[in-house]
Amino acid sequence: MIPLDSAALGRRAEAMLEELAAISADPDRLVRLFLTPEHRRAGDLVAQWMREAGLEVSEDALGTLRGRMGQGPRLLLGSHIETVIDAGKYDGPLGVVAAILAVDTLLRAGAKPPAIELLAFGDEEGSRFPSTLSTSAAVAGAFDRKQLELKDAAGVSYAEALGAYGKNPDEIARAEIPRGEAAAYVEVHIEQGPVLESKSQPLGVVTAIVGQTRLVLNLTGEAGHAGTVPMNLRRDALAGAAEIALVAEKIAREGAGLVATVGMLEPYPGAMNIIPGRVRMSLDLRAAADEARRAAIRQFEEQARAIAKRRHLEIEIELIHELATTSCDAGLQDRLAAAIEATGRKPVRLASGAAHDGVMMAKLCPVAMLFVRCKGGVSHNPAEYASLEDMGLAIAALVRFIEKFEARP
Ligand code: HGY
Ligand code: MN
Ligand code: MN
Repeated sequence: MIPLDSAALGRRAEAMLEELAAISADPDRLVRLFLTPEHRRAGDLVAQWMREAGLEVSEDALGTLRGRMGQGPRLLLGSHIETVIDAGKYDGPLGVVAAILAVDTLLRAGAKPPAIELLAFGDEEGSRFPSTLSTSAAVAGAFDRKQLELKDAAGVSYAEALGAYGKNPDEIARAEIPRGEAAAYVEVHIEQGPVLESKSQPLGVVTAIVGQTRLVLNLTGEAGHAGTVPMNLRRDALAGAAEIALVAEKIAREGAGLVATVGMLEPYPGAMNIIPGRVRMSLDLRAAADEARRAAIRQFEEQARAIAKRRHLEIEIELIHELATTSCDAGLQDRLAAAIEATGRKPVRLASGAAHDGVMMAKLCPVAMLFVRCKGGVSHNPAEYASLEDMGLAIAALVRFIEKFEARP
């Protein structure tokens, strides 16, 4: 095993994350959306880091950076470099930076790592288009071409954005890694939850990535004058949406292991003196058990339709995407746990409530995730924080994992 200075690795990671975090569409908050000029600048910086670490760099038709070393069956490492709106600087980029620093550290020490491909994905969050995990889906050979018609908030389609990014949708199929060449996919990511902190442990091994369902609801009532329409004559779409949002919360609170979030709610026309005639709202519902999630969605839809009927609102419910719960490979979990122990820490096994590119990569090969403690479990929030020490330990554990890894198909 090569000598490691995890504190130095933590400092290098923090400096790289700071540099990436400065690449944002907005000076006051971190926003770096898929196929935007900021994605381009971040991709160029990551490509430079990959080259400096000794990797051969290419970019696929969806803008995913690919850093290769060695031939044949290989270990896949990576995460995403696009962010949510008003993001923290660790969610996604930490996984890419950790993998780059692990490879750099091994090569500088003269080690002979197995064949590796490092991937920096661009559409994990689904913050621009109502898709998610589309770039890792392409690597896994599961890209759904219908996504090319999806439009962003400005009405730009996924295909148009790809063209503006200099990409050709006809080449998406070439992003796929042949099945026999993907030995495993391992991702380092902040936990985005409170478990590791509650156990006073810096690192965890993910057992499964919970499944999720995302819906968009369109409610239509009747716009009207806020001052003249009596309450009993209103068809207020926002009041209906509010009642539906509380039903989602009630179903999740009363269910076992369910979480439900209405994160997007857009009243139209959104003026103070107009009764909202239309509302577009989202539902994100997750559970470790797929059947529990599906039952909760059925219950939610039934109650949402009943509320709309009682309020004389029209309602459309659209399934945006659904991900089944994904198990992490048991053998890889054990090897990650051993790598964490090699850093002198006790590995914690835990499920991931957040989705990750590993869900798509599991269609290609066995997957595993190494979680890093984050302060207060806060994420999707600029207050997101992982300590330099914990990040250094994560990179050290990844190095120990790679040292013992044999890339078999
Ligand atoms: O929403 C999620 O689960 C992930 O952070 N994109
Ligand atoms: Mn993430
Ligand atoms: Mn995220």
